[in-house]
Amino acid sequence: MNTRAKRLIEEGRSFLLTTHIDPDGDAIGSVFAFAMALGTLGKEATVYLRDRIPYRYEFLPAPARVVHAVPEGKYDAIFVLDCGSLFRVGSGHDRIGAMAPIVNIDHHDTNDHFGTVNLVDPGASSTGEIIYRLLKSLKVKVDPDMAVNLYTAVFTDTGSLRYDNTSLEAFKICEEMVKAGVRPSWVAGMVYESHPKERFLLLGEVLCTLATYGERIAMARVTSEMFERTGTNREFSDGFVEFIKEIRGVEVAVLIREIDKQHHKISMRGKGAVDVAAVCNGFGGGGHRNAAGCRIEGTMEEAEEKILRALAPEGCTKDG
Ligand SMILES: [Mn+2]
Repeated sequence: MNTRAKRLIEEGRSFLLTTHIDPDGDAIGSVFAFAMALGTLGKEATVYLRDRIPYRYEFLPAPARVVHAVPEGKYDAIFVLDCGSLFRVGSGHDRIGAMAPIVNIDHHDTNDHFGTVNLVDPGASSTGEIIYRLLKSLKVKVDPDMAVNLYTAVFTDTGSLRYDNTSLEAFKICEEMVKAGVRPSWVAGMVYESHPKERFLLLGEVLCTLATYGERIAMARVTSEMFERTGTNREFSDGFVEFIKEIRGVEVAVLIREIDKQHHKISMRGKGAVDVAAVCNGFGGGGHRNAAGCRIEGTMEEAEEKILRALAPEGCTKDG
């Protein structure tokens, strides 16, 4: 384990922890478990999340101090978790970058090593896995609350232990977390079987836009009007892109979400044949080989066109 990161923790007293906007299970689970662990070491840990906690992760045990505005205060180090680039923290990332030494803890292939110290391992299944190793090297005893957070981090980032990043190490961590008190069926129920009905009204509308191209690219849209009609917001569409990836023969699944008429958020998932992180990187985004994202300026139609051109430079037609 990185000795500089360890020394910063051992010598410091007060830390700020943060992660990316639109946080997922790995982001929240990792940051919460790490904050709790620092607490057991007698350190002060404040968690800054730009966004509210998505409804499906509200069950996660939270550390004492979670704030949604960049806090004033002096910190001995800032830990930025699960972010490929510092801007992924959202508003306030520039202020955070100037506050104290930054420890960048991440597993994205496209990480740009923005930290003063970089604990980056693209071979790790999740940021939760790197936090787990860090806790081991700090001799932290993982209590049941930390265990639920770490389990959820690893479990969700591996697509319920199904994706390519599902390593032996991922299983071993899950095993250890179960030994520490996690009930897998309870976590799965909270994350995957506790959705408000509105999510499915939204899914219905999104699936009506589903199209495939050359039977290997699947694409669907989600617009602001759909959110309005169904009384939902962007967190309700989380995971839709994974559904359309399930189509037989599809190599790349794309969900385009309207931010406003001129800006669109792209979520891309692959099954191994295409490096979607490289594609998204071409638009200023990033991620992993099989799961990545980016933003595109332009209308919905323009965004679709740009993506199709990037995914199929030789051209492709919409299947009937
Ligand atoms: Mn992650």
